[in-house]
Amino acid sequence: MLRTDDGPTIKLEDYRPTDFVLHSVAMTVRLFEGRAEIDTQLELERREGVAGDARLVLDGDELTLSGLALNGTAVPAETYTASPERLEIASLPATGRFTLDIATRIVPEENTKLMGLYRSNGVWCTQCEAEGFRRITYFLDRPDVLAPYRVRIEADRATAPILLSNGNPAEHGDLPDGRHFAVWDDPFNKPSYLFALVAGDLDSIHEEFETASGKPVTLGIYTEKGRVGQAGYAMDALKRSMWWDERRFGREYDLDVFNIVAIPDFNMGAMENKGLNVFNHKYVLLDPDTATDADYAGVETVIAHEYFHNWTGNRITCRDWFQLCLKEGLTVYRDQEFSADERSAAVQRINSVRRLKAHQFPEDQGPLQHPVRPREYREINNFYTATVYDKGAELVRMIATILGRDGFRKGMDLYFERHDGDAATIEDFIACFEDASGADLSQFALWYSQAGTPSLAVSESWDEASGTLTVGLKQALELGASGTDGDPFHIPVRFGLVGSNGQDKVVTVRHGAEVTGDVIHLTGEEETVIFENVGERPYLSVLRDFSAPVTLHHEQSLSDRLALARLDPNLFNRWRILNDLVAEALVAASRDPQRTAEPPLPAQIVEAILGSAGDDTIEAAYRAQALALPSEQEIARMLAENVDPDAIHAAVDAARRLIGERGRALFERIRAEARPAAEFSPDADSAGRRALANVALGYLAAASGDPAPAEAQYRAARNMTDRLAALAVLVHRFPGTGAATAALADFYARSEDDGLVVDKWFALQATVPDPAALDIVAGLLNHPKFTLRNPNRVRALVGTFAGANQRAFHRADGAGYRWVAERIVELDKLNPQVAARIATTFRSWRSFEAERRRAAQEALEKLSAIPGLSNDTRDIVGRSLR
Ligand code: 0A1
Ligand code: ZN
Repeated sequence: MLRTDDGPTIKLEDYRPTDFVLHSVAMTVRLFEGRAEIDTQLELERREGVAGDARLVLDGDELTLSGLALNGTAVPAETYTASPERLEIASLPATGRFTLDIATRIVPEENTKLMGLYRSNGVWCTQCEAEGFRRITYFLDRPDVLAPYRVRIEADRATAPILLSNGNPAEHGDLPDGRHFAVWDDPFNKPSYLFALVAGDLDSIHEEFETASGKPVTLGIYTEKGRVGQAGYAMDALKRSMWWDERRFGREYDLDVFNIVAIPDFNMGAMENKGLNVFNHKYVLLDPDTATDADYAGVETVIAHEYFHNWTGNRITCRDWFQLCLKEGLTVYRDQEFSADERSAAVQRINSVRRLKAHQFPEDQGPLQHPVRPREYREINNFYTATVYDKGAELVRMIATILGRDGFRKGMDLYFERHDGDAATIEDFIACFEDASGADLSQFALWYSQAGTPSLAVSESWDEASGTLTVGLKQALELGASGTDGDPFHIPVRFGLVGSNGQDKVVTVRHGAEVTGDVIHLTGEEETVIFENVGERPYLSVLRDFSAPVTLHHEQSLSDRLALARLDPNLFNRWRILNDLVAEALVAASRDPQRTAEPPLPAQIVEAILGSAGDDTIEAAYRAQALALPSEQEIARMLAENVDPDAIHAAVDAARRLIGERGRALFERIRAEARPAAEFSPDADSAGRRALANVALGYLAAASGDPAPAEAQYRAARNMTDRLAALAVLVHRFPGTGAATAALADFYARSEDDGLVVDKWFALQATVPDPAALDIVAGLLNHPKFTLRNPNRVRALVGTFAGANQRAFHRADGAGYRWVAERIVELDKLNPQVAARIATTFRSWRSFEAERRRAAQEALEKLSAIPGLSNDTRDIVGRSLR
């Protein structure tokens, strides 16, 4: 049954604690084919000061009540009301603790939303964040209600030999009729969104980990039968994460066991349930033959992210869902720092910034804009966004930049000490940094409440006679739809004055904006900084490491920018400056497609790219990044209006051919030097070399128009990275040719029914950069392997098409919009959360040229008129049209 009405708007300002305090939870979950019986005992107490006649109101979602007792006696019918969404009980004790026994009956097999208790390929599993627990039992289902849980699971031993829940194992044993039970005890107070239960026939691997203080922990990873051989890298990443959190943040693990379960059907990436993380198996299962280097990096990040939540999220949780960034922004920051330490810091930062610009910037600059801490929502599932996660992480990074590494660590230590066991707020978090450092972060806090991407304009003037550099900084925020007053932010601008020898100069700061170390603190709308005794004129490098999430306009000569792209000791900025030059040229070329006589990229820029790519003294992963052109979506975002995706594609493709031609010799050399090692290793160095060689392959194919090298690489490839890169060149550059078709068929045949490989096969075809790709995806809907019931499969075909195939989704005739909208309607009936996520791909529709804009609006309006649309999808569509 779908909720057909518009849900109410929940507001931050309406927060108040519950009338009843929860002391403990004891559950018995009996699993049978076709049904689950859940008996829950809550120990409750009226909160001090609450009226003696106040009723207890518990949340439900599609529930049926089958029993209710107060202190062991059945509750009379006239003192409660139960509906699928709500259980309301009157006449409860005015003082003292009491117990409520609540029995519910559910059908996990019918749960296609994958929220609450459901079955994934026969395995019983749960997903409770944000509001899934109320689909299992009636409950005070909100993050500020914390309690210890004791959970008893009963199931058929043959179907479900493995029975898992949160905390430590307490008891297990046999029951009549081939059934058995296990009891789990979680002594740590936790909110219901961290509840988890798994039951099924699973394979597992186990390892021992000793924490810094000598406590032994048994680590377990559970997978579907026959796949545990692919879990070794995840186990390794888990141990490295545990070790890193001890050293970097002083955080040790706290239970006797830490379990991870990998399942095929999951709405998101993974979930940090206390002691029992449940993962989309895409972020656990890997081997060289089925996974790319990017997949390895993804597994490492997600394993670390969920593990790090044990402290930032679980031990300290959120008071309410408005504070989601308290756990998510902070945990993303922590996983980014982990990856930076494990791999190359500069390359990691480039990746994070690319991701921020690809997902968060368009969100912040369109109708789905919201502050990092929103003030209201209609559907909380729609706020697991790039703004909350990735911009949230940028805000934590800025605090670290402002306070310095030691100051930041002191603030974190205080946060852990002061709030362990709490459901906290952003104000609590910020106060810890202020109290630990003495800094005033009140202006900084605006970043949490004020939406939108501010612009930062930087100008410079040089006085040769006195050797003085005057830098002007000016910020502005376009007034947007939500929560934007245009007040100035505290923007930390990391900088350096680079000499012609490629080293930072040591200079004197005369006056102007506050400068600490290598950070200018821009706090007013407009400020100046004067540097004296500079000597020879320096190259000004600003916003190093992307020290604030802003759009930068630096008035700087081409020759200075080219010099920095070569010399800047800050490797991130070297990349950023080059990338900006390329992006600006491609924006100009896309705006004016008639200008065909001129090359899409000036020769000096092409030389700069090839210079970076050919510099053997720099790591290969960085060189690959220097060669990677901005995405077509990024060009569209920069254009901001009248976007014509075909013109963008033409400009980018012309640039690719040009670089391919000019760099032919270099690319041949790179490929020749990249002889694969005898044994595959997923380490960052080896991955970087593969990335560089594969970018080279792409350029050579673009320049020559010859599929033969890609065909040869496809046949010879001994790992998924090289195989998929070659296949992508064939399918995207030579679609429909014999070479592409044969390789695609071979790839499918080799997938051997591994769903994750099949997903790659779908996704690759969904991203053929041609309006005709719509016919391909439409045809693939009827493929026997396509199903709307597996989120990974839906995302591979429909999500990738809408999110990553700009030319076909945004087809001028509107057919792409109509096709995706139809899929959203179908999917919405099964899984509203995933449907709503796909609907967000419409978000930039207003920036396209008139014909497309009209077609997108029509598709959205038609969608919004569909009766019975879920709250999730209605919310996204409604806001997109706003
Ligand atoms: N807290 C998880 C994200 C998550 C949120 C909602 C979910 O519901 C399906 C699942 C996962 C994380 O940050 O990893
Ligand atoms: Zn998270």
